[in-house]
Amino acid sequence: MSRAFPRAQTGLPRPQDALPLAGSRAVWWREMAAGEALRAPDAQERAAFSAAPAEICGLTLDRPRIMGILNVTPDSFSDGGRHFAHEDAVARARSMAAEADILDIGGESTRPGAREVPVAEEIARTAPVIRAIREAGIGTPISIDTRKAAVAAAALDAGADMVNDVTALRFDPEMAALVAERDVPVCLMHSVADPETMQQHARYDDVVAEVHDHLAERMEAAASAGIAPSRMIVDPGIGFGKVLAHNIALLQALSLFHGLGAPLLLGASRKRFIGTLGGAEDAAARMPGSLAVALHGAAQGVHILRVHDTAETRQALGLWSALAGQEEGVAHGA
Ligand code: HH2
Repeated sequence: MSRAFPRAQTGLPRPQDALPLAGSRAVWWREMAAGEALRAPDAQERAAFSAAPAEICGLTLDRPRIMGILNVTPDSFSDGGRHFAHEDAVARARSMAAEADILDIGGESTRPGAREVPVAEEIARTAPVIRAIREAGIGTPISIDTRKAAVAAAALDAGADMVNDVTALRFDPEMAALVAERDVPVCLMHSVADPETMQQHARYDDVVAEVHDHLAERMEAAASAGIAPSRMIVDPGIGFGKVLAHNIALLQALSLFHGLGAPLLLGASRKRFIGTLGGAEDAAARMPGSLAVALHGAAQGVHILRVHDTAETRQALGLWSALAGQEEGVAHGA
């Protein structure tokens, strides 16, 4: 099964009747390029921008959902070492479950410069924690943050519900088949090279169009591997092979990614650019800036916000929703 996903064009002059999106940018479809007169989007294209996507892990995506980050690693850039012991991880999962809609559990840091963790060790860090969370009666959907099929399989067996792959199924050739076979949601994130070297590859002519087209290409690859389009989530991968200007450009153009027709996930929480712009060297001091970015994402229609500070984000979103006239669903679980 293969399906064509829309692409943004790079390097062409902006046509007068291109759709303005995300402020000043324009999107138009590759299929319409090459001399064909540009036209207004048809009903299907409009629907891709405006319709609420399919449910993910039983959650409707008609309002921003919170994905709480739970890293069971000794070295994650922000919370590394804090939940490394299993009991600590379960306790944190319990408190996060009161605020988050999804828990994202990771056993390998992907911060710039991070080293690869052997499969057996990554499984030993994550699967028992997921099993313990389920045994503790915590039913919140769980996402496994991994690029390795064996780690994802062990996590799904232990009670996880979806896969979050920062390489969009590129790292492990077995990953696409696993996701297709288990028929679970998968987050396809844009990244370049690997965490060890990605910052050396932070070069783009037009970062927004290139990230957009990469995600379209990864959706096509996923569909060819048998993954249902309704199971795909896309993520521009803030900080992964991007410098400050790239991160800002992507955040300003977030709404353009709705053209892909998949739920949009944003992971900006406590990342370096927030420290740079907000004057907070210590990652733990970047919560206020992270909230500002989360609300910016919500205003651009982001469906899932991946954050460390779940309680603060929930409160901020509650106010944002009320002021935006979307009182319904403000309270967690409503
Ligand atoms: N960012 C990180 C890890 N996983 N997944 C998605 N979908 N999007 C992201 O932006 C993303 C991600 C990196 O952040 P963190 O998990 O906090 O740190 P580390 O990789 O050091 O464990």
